[in-house]
Parts: sequence; C-alpha cells; structure tokens
Amino acid sequence: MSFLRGAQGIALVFDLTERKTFDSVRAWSRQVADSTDGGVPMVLIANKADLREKWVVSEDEVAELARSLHAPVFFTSAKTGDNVAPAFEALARASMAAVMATKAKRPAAGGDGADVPAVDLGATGGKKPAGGCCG
Ligand SMILES: Nc1nc2c(ncn2[C@@H]2O[C@H](COP(=O)(O)OP(=O)(O)O)[C@@H](O)[C@H]2O)c(=O)[nH]1
Ligand SMILES: [Mg+2]
Repeated sequence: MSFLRGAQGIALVFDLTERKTFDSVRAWSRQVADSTDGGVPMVLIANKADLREKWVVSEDEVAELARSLHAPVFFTSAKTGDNVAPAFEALARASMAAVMATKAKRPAAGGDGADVPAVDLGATGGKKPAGGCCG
C-alpha cells in the first residue's frame, strides 16, 4: 500500500465489540509488515474497552496479535478517554526513537556530513559564460 511508504508510526485501531474490525486489523497488519521493511513503530489499540460486556474478542487474542506485531497494546475508550493519551504518547516516543536511530546509522542524512561530496562554489571563477546575454 503506497500510502504507507514513509510512515513513521502506525496506530492499528479496532473495536473490541466488532469481530470484523479485529480480523481487518490482523489482515492489514500483514500488509503493513510487507510494505514497510518492518522498521515502522506500531501500536495496537483495542477500543471500546468500557463496553466490557459486549466484547467479542478475548484479551488472549489481542495479546497474541500484539506479540506477533511486536507492538504494545492499549485498551482504550474513546468515550471516556481512558488510555487514549498513553497510546499516542507511546507511538510518538517510538517514532522519535526510530527516526533518531535511522539518523545515527546514516551520518550523511543529518550527521557530520563526512560523506557528502564537496561542491566548489568558486568553480566558475566569477567568469560569465562566453556569449552570456544578461549583463
Ligand atoms: N462506549 C463507547 N462508544 C464508542 C467508543 N468509540 C466510539 N464509540 C461510539 O460508537 C458508535 C459507533 O462508532 P464506531 O464504531 O467508532 O464507528 P463506525 O463503526 O465506523 O460507525 C458511535 O456512537 C461512537 O461514538 C468507545 O470507546 N466506547
Ligand atoms: Mg463501529
């Protein structure tokens, strides 16, 4: 999926009261893994945690999916706000860490510039090209 290219963090959200959303996340996470070389931080968000009596996905299934994704899982409620901020803070932290780690590995992309080719700004010696037109 091309829109995933360049992603620096992915929140996979499903609804604990609707099994098809869990199945979709499972399928989608496989596509994410295929499109992102595995290096993109993810969090798994199990929403509608407040509706416990209506859950149709077990905690074991959620934990298993989180393990397979190497992603932390957060049980949230968009209604009460419970655990929403911690989920997105964790994702932001992981994204920052991944970006810093990538920079550290590639000095040319923001490090000391040691392997950036030198450009000689004086190379034309201030001479105008022969036949130049414009004063
Ligand atoms: N109790 C509860 N309701 C929620 C939560 N998140 C969304 N809803 C409500 O669930 C209803 C359906 O929304 P949702 O399932 O998120 O979206 P949809 O399935 O794409 O329509 C809306 O009334 C939302 O306000 C939650 O965490 N807890
Ligand atoms: Mg819904």
